[in-house]
Amino acid sequence: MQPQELIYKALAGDRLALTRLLSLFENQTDDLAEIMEQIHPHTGKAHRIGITGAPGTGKSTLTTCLTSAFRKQDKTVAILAIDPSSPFSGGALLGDRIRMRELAGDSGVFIRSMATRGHTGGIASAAYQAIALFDAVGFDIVLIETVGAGQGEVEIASMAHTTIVVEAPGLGDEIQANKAGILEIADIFVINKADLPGAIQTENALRSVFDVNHNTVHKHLRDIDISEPKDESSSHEVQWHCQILKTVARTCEGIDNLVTAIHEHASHLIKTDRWYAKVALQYDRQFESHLSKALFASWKASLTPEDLDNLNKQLNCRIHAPEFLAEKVLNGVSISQKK
Ligand SMILES: Nc1nc2c(ncn2[C@@H]2O[C@H](COP(=O)(O)OP(=O)(O)O)[C@@H](O)[C@H]2O)c(=O)[nH]1
Ligand SMILES: [Mg+2]
Repeated sequence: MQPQELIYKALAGDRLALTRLLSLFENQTDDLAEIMEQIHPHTGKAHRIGITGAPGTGKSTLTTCLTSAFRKQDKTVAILAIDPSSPFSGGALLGDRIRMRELAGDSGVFIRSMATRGHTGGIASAAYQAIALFDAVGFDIVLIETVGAGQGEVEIASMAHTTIVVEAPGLGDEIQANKAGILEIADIFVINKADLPGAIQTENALRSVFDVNHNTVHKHLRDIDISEPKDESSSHEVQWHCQILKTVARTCEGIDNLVTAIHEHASHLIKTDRWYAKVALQYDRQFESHLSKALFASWKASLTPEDLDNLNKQLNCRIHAPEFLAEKVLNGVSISQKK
């Protein structure tokens, strides 16, 4: 099937066409630009919600609870799990995860997992495109589960309107989110596994880390404002005060509060005119990423095999520093070794 037909069908609600487009994104097909151009006008309606945190904190379980809660509100949900160990992947829906299996049979829910293994470079782009596609085909909610472990994951988490960072007791004294550098991107903190001893200590630890980081967190929030507050009274409105909530995802306790906080955050973004700005931040990143990749590829394609060989030699045999070589290319100096 041609991409054109796939898009047409996916927009009309065909799940198989949707799946095939997602595979094209994962393979970063040559038709990408055209496909995205056609999807783009249909985006902008879904609430994109990122769920990130250390492995084992209960993100997948929480994602399941949230999905059930949104379904009760008659909202359709797409789940993008970017987690190699995700129970959402493949046939690995584990026996005891009854709720997850229920979701898999619900036509208002679509679940896709993307493996990060062997994929590090393109994963952020593929994730961005998948989220845009879910939005375009009409899912009300897009839940993005990422393991808070590296820069790539932080980048993907920042593709959301609302970012939930999950902590759990029993993973050591340190706040995992702080260790992974994802504390700053949180709009809502969830302390999951509140049924376990140590939840209070985790909450106290989180609150103290949060206090220490308060200025940084607020600075980050200001960075994404599109307009500076004009006077004191409006400066209060643009501040979102990160909420700290406790949940027991295993039994979906505390999920109602979490759903309320998510809705409050969405209203806050809309009221302060940042709903579109948050996603628009990604346009810059995607533009830069695609243009730099394309420029590099076309520059490389313009080299003769000898030049390419020379370049590799100069890099691999430590003849020049990579920074110096890049500078040489930028200044239009030939990279061949001839004087
Ligand atoms: N005690 C307890 N265990 C939980 C809770 N939520 C999840 N778990 C368990 O924690 C383990 C990891 O959960 P999972 O959702 O896969 O975590 P993820 O790696 O962050 O996606 C599983 O065995 C879950 O059953 C909870 O609220 N309380
Ligand atoms: Mg998981």
